[in-house]
Amino acid sequence: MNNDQNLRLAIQKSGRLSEKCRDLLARAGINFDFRSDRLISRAREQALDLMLVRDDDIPGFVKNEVSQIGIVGLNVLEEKLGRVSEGEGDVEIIRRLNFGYCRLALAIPKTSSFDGLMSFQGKRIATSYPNTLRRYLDDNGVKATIVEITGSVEVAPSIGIADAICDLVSTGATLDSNGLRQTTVLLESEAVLIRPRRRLSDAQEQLLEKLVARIDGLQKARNSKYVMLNAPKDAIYRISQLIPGMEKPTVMPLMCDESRVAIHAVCKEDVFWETIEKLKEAGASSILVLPIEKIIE
Ligand code: PRT
Ligand code: ZN
Repeated sequence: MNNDQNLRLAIQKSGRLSEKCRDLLARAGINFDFRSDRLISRAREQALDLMLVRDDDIPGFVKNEVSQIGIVGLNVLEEKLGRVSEGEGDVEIIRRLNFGYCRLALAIPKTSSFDGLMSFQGKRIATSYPNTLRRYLDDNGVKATIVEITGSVEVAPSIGIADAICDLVSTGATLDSNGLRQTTVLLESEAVLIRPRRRLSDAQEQLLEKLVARIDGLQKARNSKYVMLNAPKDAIYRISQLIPGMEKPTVMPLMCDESRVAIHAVCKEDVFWETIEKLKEAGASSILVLPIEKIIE
């Protein structure tokens, strides 16, 4: 197979997104022999090459087509290439991937008072996201000094080099343990699959389409469940109303039981204990809730 025709996908080599990226690819049926000493690995059955790199390099690689597609946090993407999610620039987001959730937020010492964004006027804000922060402050007419630091941003106020910080927050535990509290959120982020706007070669486009269809199949299945239960015939309507996101259930007779039927259905949402308790109250029995691996429509 000609190497130049292979579709190249850049993912983070080692960090918070690496394992989830590899897991997504494995579930999409794309298998690699990962070797940490190699920059590029070839997929076993597809014309797909994987580049393992630092996340900060991924937006530029896709923009310059060092790799044709990449998976990266929206926070890194927009810091490097501007407002891509609003259609700016040469790179576009193909899919949001529902992992790597975090938010880029402003935070201040718990002891400082906060009265809206203008509280940052004339202040020093430490961040590793100077471009995103600058855009946000300019858009909102706030004049502040940005102190760019690459790591341990959360200690900046306590060592006296900034009055506030702008950093990624997930659980909030890091802010809390450094005596800080979140104020304004600049960006809600998650991992995204990106590509250049320009058309790729036919072979690359076809492979990308296949990959995206597989990811869609996995995403649809993510919260869906397959529910099987037995119910009194006269409760079919009530029960189908109780199951969330249920579409066109299959209703089947039960052997040696004229009064009850079996109901099977795909639910497009998770089925919580409260729902199961209501189903029982409505007369359902032998309730099975099964995970779904893939949904192809
Ligand atoms: O080496 P390389 O450059 O590839 O990796 P990196 O060290 O730059 O990035 P890495 O692996 O730390 O994060 C990769 C991506 O994961 C980020 O760009 C985000 O898109 C996403 N992500 C999700 C996070 C977090 N959650 C997160 N909580 N990235 C960083 N954090 C840090 C945050 O900076 C802060 O220090 O975790 C701390 C806050 O967490 P909480 O839970 O205490 O709030
Ligand atoms: Zn990085």
